[in-house]
Amino acid sequence: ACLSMAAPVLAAGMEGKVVGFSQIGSESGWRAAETTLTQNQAKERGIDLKFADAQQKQENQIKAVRGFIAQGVDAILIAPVVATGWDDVLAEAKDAEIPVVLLDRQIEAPEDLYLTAVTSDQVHEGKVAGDWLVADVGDKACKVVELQGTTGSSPAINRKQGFEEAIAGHDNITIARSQTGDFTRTKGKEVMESFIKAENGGKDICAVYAHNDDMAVGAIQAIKEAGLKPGTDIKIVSIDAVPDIFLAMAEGEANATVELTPDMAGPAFDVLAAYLADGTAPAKWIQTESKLFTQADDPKAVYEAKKGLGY
Ligand code: GYE
Repeated sequence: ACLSMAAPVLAAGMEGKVVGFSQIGSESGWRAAETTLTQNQAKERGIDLKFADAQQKQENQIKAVRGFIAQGVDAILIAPVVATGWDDVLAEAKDAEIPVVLLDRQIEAPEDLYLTAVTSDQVHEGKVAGDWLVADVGDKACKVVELQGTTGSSPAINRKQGFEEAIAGHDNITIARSQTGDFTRTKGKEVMESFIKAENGGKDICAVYAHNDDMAVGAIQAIKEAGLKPGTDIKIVSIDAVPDIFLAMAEGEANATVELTPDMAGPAFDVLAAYLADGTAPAKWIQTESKLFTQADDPKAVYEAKKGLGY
């Protein structure tokens, strides 16, 4: 008898498929890593990835998705900049029988308009950040300033909510000021400068809660320029776990971050492979992990380990 040799298998059945990816932009280090990892995943799986950068504008995303539909792609990935306003274009994709997978942000739309969403639990992330602060502050009075993500985006809405849930009932902790920094370093710094001016040169601020690490890095810069010590005079807690925040932690200039994987495309391509093969429908939400890191976690080593993983 003749034993047949198994052909080498490419990572899970997407070879030759055409996938359109409407990315938000490149506002943060985390976002840039997500783009890199999506491109790497596509290459490894033999996928022809059509990439469109929306420069933070939903109207550009809607145009890109309509373009993908017109081209007759096999599937579409969307990282939706804001949570609302997607119903029409998603209905168009559905009519064309093109499955849509949402990456890293949730939307407010009927669930049958998309295949699934690969995201973290963003309320939980805010809760983890808030719980860390509650434990760190103890009974002391603490005025927090909050740097919100992009207005109307699901992470901005949910990370705010989770943090507020964590500090509820701890009357010594109050959010004194809260404003959007649009998930960027530049705006994070700018807004922090205005917070410092408004709060006695920063002396009245006990902690910064930033909805992502990039805004935290901007805030750290502003605090240093104001002659105060970030991480000591003003505690810093944020979300993403990008390499640069671990450098800041290693310097004692940041205190805690909640990790978010930039590999949202891997799970998305896995479920698309099954769906395109035989119609297997995934769960409506594929939840990625959230893990707290503090200065106790050897930040220098984490920095070294993360560099190169898409960052
Ligand atoms: O945390 C932030 C970004 O949508 C969850 O978007 C994502 C967020 C991420 O630019 O850095």
